[in-house]
Amino acid sequence: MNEVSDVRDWLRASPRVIALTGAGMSAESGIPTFRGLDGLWRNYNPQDLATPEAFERNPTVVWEWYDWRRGLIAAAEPNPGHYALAQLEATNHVSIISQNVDGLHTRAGSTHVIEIHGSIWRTRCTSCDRTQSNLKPHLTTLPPLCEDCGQLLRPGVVWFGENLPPMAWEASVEAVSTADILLVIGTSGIVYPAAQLVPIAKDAGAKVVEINLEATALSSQVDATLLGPSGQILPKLVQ
Ligand code: BV8
Ligand code: ZN
Repeated sequence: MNEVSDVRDWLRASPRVIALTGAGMSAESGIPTFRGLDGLWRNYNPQDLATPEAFERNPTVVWEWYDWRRGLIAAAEPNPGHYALAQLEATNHVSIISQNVDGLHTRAGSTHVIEIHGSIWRTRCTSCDRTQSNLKPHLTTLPPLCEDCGQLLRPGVVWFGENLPPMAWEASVEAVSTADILLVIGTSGIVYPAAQLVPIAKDAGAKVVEINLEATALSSQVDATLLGPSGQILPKLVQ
């Protein structure tokens, strides 16, 4: 396991930094992770709720879950890890590819964030495709209906079994293919194709650093592992 100082030196020598972040990035902001013990809601498994089938079967329950999360996220603040990545932009070219839908990187001041799984703050009409940003913590009626055509709105996120937004995926592959260093932060590396970005970065010659509380499915592929909470490690890297 490498020391923070090694990675700090790598960062100083690596102008182009890409961060791939997962739910662990927002854990210290009080937002439950997908697979952690606190990842459950009313005993549902997130993986069962974040699917088109669940929405088809019971849009109201799926919307109640998203509305609960919107309330949680609206009350949450970016943590020192989010702010450290935003601060890193002062010295490095930083792009963040986030699997998270909470928007905390943008709230912390990061200016180049690719939300490959969409955003909980966006809704999309299931019929006329109208997409809207809606920052109200809670929606007035569940399930919400489209102001234009009256049909059902869905959360503007990517569900399991759905393709990632092509532009976001292309931009992510491009970013990791030209990175000097890829920081993989707070992700279990289980979800694809996001996890594929690690081997793509390695094949393109990037140094890969994992920041996590524990080893993950990606650990065998990385050049350095910094074990600990990202909200504590990232500020040390950026000092
Ligand atoms: C796709 C948005 C092509 C929604 C999310 C069978 C049928 C169909 C598909 C599949 C299949 N088998 C596999 C697949 C592919 C599937 C997949 O990967 N499944 C997994 C479960 C095996 N992927 C897809 O379906 C993707 N699309 O493949 O399209 C296609 C099309 C049709 C058919 C086949 C293929 C779409 C995936 C996107 C799903 N949407 N989110 C929402 O948020 O509601 S993914 C969801 O999981 C979140 O975005 C989350 O970010 C993401 C990944 O999880 P993690 O971020 O890694 O979070 P996790 O809880 O797992 O881990 C937290 C980590 O943090 C841990 O390691 C922990 O140790 C660490 N940690 C905790 N605290 C801290 C910390 N680290 C540092 N500091 C801390 N303080
Ligand atoms: Zn509509």
